[in-house]
Amino acid sequence: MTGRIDSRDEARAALEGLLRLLGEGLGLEDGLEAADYSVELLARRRFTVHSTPLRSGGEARVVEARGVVLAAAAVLPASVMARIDASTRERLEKGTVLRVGDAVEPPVYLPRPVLEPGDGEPAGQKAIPRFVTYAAEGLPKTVPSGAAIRVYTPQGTTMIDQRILEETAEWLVLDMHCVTGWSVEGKLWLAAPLREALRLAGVSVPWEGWLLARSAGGYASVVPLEEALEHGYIAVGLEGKPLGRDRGAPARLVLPRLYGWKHTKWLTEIHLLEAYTDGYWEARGYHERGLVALEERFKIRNPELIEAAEH
Ligand SMILES: Nc1nc2c(c(=O)[nH]1)N[C@H]1C(S)=C(S)[C@@H](COP(=O)(O)O)O[C@H]1N2
Ligand SMILES: [Mo]
Repeated sequence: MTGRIDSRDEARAALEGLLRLLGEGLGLEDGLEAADYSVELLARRRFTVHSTPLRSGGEARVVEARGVVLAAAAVLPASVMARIDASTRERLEKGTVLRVGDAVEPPVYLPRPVLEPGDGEPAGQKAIPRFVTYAAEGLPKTVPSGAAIRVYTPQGTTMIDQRILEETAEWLVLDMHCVTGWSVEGKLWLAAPLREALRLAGVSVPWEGWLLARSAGGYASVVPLEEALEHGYIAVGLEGKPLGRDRGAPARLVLPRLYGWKHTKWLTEIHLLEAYTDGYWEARGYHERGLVALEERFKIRNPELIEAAEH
């Protein structure tokens, strides 16, 4: 394929197809009408998110790159979801469209080498000097002076407190890569390895499963447990100081190998789960694991499929 592709028409068609499919299953054509079509460019303009709020509530999104639709997702209110019939549900589960609240399939991991520190900027990322502050749930008005993270496991509930974090934390150089394309690399974090913090809290950690992290305000992210235990931290300090309010005080996750949306700030709950469940961005079409080195930005497909489609 050569020349420029203006993929807006294809993406719009995919968005309409998604709405039609949902409409058929719901007998609700009007309610699913696109109310306000918009386009957002991500990751140095390599990905385009086409989205529209729905009259029924919720939102439909299609993510595309150079004319290839990577993912389509509808985020619908539970009351609307409950009305989807079995045959539409089956078509949705086949893989182009995601349901709210769970993954289409167990994620497929591609066997490719993973970036090591010092490998340089990952694909699609640009280094910037300062953090961009995100707070999907809104910034907290006040922050407690010490961390108190409740840990829920199949065996019961326990707590990771400030004392445990201070006992296990070390100053480490860690990177953060936001899926929108910016990276803040080489900052010095005071970070407690998750595995150690859980051990001191008395958790006998299973190896398989998922870690769901929640913030005080209700944000959530989900991470494969193995990744969290091998490469995950709870951070309480940055560049020689305690963590600031905007950075997630008193404690946040840092998972240097995974995109930034996994790094839940204002961390108050950790759930160790056997089965996968979506967090905030995963429910909006973002990847179950989110490994930067493999550009696991969105569910369903990976960027190498774009290249495949171009040949
Ligand atoms: N509680 C909470 N944590 C969050 C987010 C959020 O909206 N709420 N945004 C995430 C995203 S998308 C990124 S890239 C990083 C950004 O971290 P920063 O705000 O410290 O730059 O925080 C992550 N943690
Ligand atoms: Mo992000």
